[in-house]
Amino acid sequence: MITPDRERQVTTNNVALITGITGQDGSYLAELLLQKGYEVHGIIRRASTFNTARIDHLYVDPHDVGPRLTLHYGDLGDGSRLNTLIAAIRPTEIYNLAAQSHVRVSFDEPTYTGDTTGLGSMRLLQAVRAVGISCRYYQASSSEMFGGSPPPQNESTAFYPRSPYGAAKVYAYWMTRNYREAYDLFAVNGILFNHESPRRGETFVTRKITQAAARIALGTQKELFMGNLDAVRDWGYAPEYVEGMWRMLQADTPQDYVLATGVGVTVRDFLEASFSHVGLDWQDHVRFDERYLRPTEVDALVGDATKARTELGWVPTVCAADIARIMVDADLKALEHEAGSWHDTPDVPSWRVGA
Ligand code: NDP
Ligand code: GDR
Repeated sequence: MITPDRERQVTTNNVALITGITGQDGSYLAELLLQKGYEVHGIIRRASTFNTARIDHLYVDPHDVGPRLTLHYGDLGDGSRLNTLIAAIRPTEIYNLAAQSHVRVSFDEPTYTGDTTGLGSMRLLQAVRAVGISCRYYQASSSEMFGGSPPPQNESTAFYPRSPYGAAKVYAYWMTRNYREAYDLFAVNGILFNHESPRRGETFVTRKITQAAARIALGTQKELFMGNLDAVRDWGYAPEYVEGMWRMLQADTPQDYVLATGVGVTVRDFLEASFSHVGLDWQDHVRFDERYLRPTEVDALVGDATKARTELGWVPTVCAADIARIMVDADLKALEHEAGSWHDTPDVPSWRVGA
């Protein structure tokens, strides 16, 4: 069950707090930090359905000794709760990964996106300051902040957000810099270009494509409806990017870094790589639906991560075509497992039922 809030019993010198731990990046980062011996705390939202699927495998019996993962209910909308949690946990590193992270949805919910993705970051920074702890702070900034600025984009490129999400991330970026300059906080922005994995949310374009390719190959889906296939993105592999986040907080001085592969690929290219991996021609299955277009599109994002390579020694190794294959294989495996275990009783980890 979820360990109730309590006075923190310090088991290591490294205590990390991750917001957004139930998301793609949060789950990989929690794995990485546990492997490194950190005591890891994550903030999760109360929901009427289970939302811990990506981290259930990290469950450790609270009675065991050693590296430990503890979850706490909270929300970036609730500043007083953030104060209470930071005072109780006293983290040495905070990774702020929580956000309404879907660009197209941000056009439907601009106010909510601004409140969570923008103001939420400020609430967390303000909680650190109010509690008065000394810690290092990572802000999940995004290549979407560059938006309309042409590639290649690096740390000096002008911001030109093209969505409510991008604008909210620009606000959070500047608040992070302001807290660094005004209050001498070790606070950094990781400006990450798109990164994907089998744990990617199902409505982001890569996962939507790989899941459809797997379903079509298995005969459970016929068509895939898509928006703009001309968009260019710089797709990297999420496990490598969380390593970059950690490296930013181990640096001697707080600085902002771009993480990217430097290679631009169209949505059409990603379709080709995914469908051909299962012996299909994507053009036989993909149809256009304008509902997947955005009022303002970001045409091309291709990052220049020279600074992270030279100063942090961070080098991505997995390319977009590899990622397509990894994700299609994972989706095929999951669907085959699902089909084979139709009558199984679900194995619900005990921590999911805590309240
Ligand atoms: P996901 O969408 O997979 O995860 C978002 C996380 O934020 C989830 O754990 C979600 O919880 C949580 N969350 C959402 N709203 C709130 C809230 N109000 N209070 C507390 N938690 C909340 O995102 P990713 O893992 O892909 O990305 C991590 C971060 O990095 C995000 O900030 C994203 O904007 C940013 N980013 C991502 C990139 C990418 O390519 N993946 C690139 C650049 C930046 P729940 O599970 O309950 O919904
Ligand atoms: P993005 O990712 O907007 O770059 O934001 P997404 O995968 O949603 O879109 C990438 C590109 O694909 C085009 N596209 C479609 N997108 C979706 N989701 N669904 C479709 O059917 C479709 N058809 C075409 C889009 O128009 C777009 O050009 C992601 C998120 O993870 C952000 O949180 C993060 O900050 C940025 O990456 C960097």
